[in-house]
Amino acid sequence: MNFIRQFRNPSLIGLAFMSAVALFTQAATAETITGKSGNVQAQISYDKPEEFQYKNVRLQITRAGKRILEQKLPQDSEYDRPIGEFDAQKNQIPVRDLDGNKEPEVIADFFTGGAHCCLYSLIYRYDSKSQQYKQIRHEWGNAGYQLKDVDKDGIPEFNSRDDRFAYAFSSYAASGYPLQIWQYRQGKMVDVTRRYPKLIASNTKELWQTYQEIRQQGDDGKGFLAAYLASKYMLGQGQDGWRQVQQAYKKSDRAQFFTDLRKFLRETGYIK
Ligand SMILES: [Ca+2]
Ligand SMILES: [Ca+2]
Repeated sequence: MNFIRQFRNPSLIGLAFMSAVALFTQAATAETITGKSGNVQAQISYDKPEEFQYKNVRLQITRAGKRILEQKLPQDSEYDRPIGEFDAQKNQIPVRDLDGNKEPEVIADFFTGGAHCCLYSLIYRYDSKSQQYKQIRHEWGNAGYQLKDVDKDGIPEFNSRDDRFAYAFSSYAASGYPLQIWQYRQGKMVDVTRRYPKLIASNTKELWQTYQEIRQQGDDGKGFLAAYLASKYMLGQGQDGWRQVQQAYKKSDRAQFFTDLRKFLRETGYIK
């Protein structure tokens, strides 16, 4: 096909113009994600993304068909992509009772783009006094979360990991993470990880196993030792953890590593 001849053909130029109009119309079409629980319905809409930019991202919440909230969502930038529930098969907005007061909350999740980072949630709670929704924002870093009722009391927890350990002592791929579990209570996120020693213990075991595997692959294992020691502190076994870490890590930078690790675990609140 001869492109120039094609382009000179006026009817084809007309066609090109038509398809440009069609593209423009398509760009203006909104895409939506929805979620529902009882009589509470949530919808996030945004213009069809162009160049990875998500414009005009709006959240609407209705109760029994009555619109209570309709607002443009506060993205950090237009590259923040609205997404459905993390780790879930269905692309839906989580509309779940997160604190057990029989009133569902609405979670708007965003992914900021880039290789890993970052994920954050905007959590909306209905305030019956003002009859309005109130919002908080929670940062997940690279970790994201999974809504899971870990203690089977009928109220979901946010199952996550401590993302402050990403890149702390190694590359991203060689970083290990202590478990982190959050609950949403009285409109706030609370770190409740230490209430679940069995889950911490099983994660601690996994961290040690992965440490051994990664050592066999030639990594120094610092990323997993750090997470392992933090986990041991959560179990009240900090001393035992140190003994193991000091036995395991024999490289020439060990004194510096132990100093840095102690400082990091203090700063992150594992060593009180
Ligand atoms: Ca609730
Ligand atoms: Ca629960």
